[in-house]
Amino acid sequence: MGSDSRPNILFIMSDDHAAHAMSCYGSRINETPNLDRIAEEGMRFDNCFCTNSICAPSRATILTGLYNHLNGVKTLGDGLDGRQQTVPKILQKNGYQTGLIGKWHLGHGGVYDPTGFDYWNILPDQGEYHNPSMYEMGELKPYTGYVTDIITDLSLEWLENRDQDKPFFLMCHHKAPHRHWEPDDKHAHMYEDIDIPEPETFYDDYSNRAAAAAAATMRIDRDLNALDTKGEPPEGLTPLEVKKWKYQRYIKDYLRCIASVDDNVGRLLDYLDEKGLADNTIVIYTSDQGFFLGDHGWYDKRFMYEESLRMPFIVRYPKEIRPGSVQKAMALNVDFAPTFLDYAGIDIPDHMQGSSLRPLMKGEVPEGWQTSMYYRYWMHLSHHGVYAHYGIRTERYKLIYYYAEALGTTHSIDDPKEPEWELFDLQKDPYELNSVYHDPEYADTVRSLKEQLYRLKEKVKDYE
Ligand SMILES: [Ca+2]
Repeated sequence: MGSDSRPNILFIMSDDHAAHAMSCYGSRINETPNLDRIAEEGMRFDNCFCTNSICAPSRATILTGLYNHLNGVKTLGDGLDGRQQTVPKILQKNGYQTGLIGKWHLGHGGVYDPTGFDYWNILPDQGEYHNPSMYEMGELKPYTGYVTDIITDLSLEWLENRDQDKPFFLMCHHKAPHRHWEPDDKHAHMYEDIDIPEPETFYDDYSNRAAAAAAATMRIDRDLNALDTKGEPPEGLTPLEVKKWKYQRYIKDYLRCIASVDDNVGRLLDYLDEKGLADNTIVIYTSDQGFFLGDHGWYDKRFMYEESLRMPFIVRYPKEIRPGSVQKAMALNVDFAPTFLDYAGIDIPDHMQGSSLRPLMKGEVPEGWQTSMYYRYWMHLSHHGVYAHYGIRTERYKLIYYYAEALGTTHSIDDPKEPEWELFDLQKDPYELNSVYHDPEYADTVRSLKEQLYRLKEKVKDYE
């Protein structure tokens, strides 16, 4: 161990990996033995949510500790202006060795290159699954092989060659399992002889909800294309058979990509063990948001619905976290930056909006801890036709307001729709199939939740 005994932080984040495709979260469709190791030797968070369920905005929130209306990355059309304060900059200034390897997706060149990292090597935009090029400190270089292996190789190399006298903060960001779900040769034949179970809401007809659900263009049967399913469905199938066929093609490739992520997380864990680093390293595995795995008949994310809102979040740190523990208290992606700083013994700047999760990791829930969260998706209608919306999720309820207009944001379509509300009673309706917004029995609940929503909106300083 070096002279500075503060904990190392290994932050592993994949892209679009939903919690319900991890066996430690009770997946019915796959096994993730290496990810499960983190949960078994550490803690699983069951209610970790993102504040805007889409790639770039979630990443910007994690780096800045700010909601998107304050860090400037509301949509996929916005880059992260690196002149603002970020968690790697603060850690670097305070003696941490910092690295970023893999997906960045927050812009390139000028003020959009990563800042605060001693070393960075990133994929251009979404990057390629096979033989990717990567910007190593700004210089584009070709690599041979599969992206998940390469990101792990580079991470291991960086760990091996780091300055041993300093604690490290490494962000290892996988591209997988992002669309178009291209597996490597090693996993290409997994699941070949079996059918993956369909989710409970696979045949959702979008009745009893606001118009937004039916309007979205991310349906398995209609919207997955030949590139997604690696070919056209066989001739002569009925529409129902086409839907089933496309689901199998989609979900198997998605899970094959995850199998490679799982193997590669195992390589990192083994390395920490071999080098005696496991005790003093906080290992986190998460994903930038959740994903629909055929749930509601969909792929993709964006909606405030559970499958897309929930982030997997598992963490191991033997010095403070009891093995096999589960935390039900609410955690948000805006809490990650303060958590890193807390563990590094650095004061959390006042401008950061989240709170450190460290007490929760110790198994304590501080008095007054958040029991509700604010969500907002700005990118009106583009890509998958999802209406712009904001809302509140409490432990029992979810109130969503589809304000349904672009409001001048990038990557949005200026075509306003009729605003509408939805209310779900998650206790009675965990799959969110029946909005009770117009049910007179919930009138008081609606009134109270609206008050809470606007209080929360003001608290996070979203005045628009
Ligand atoms: Ca993503």
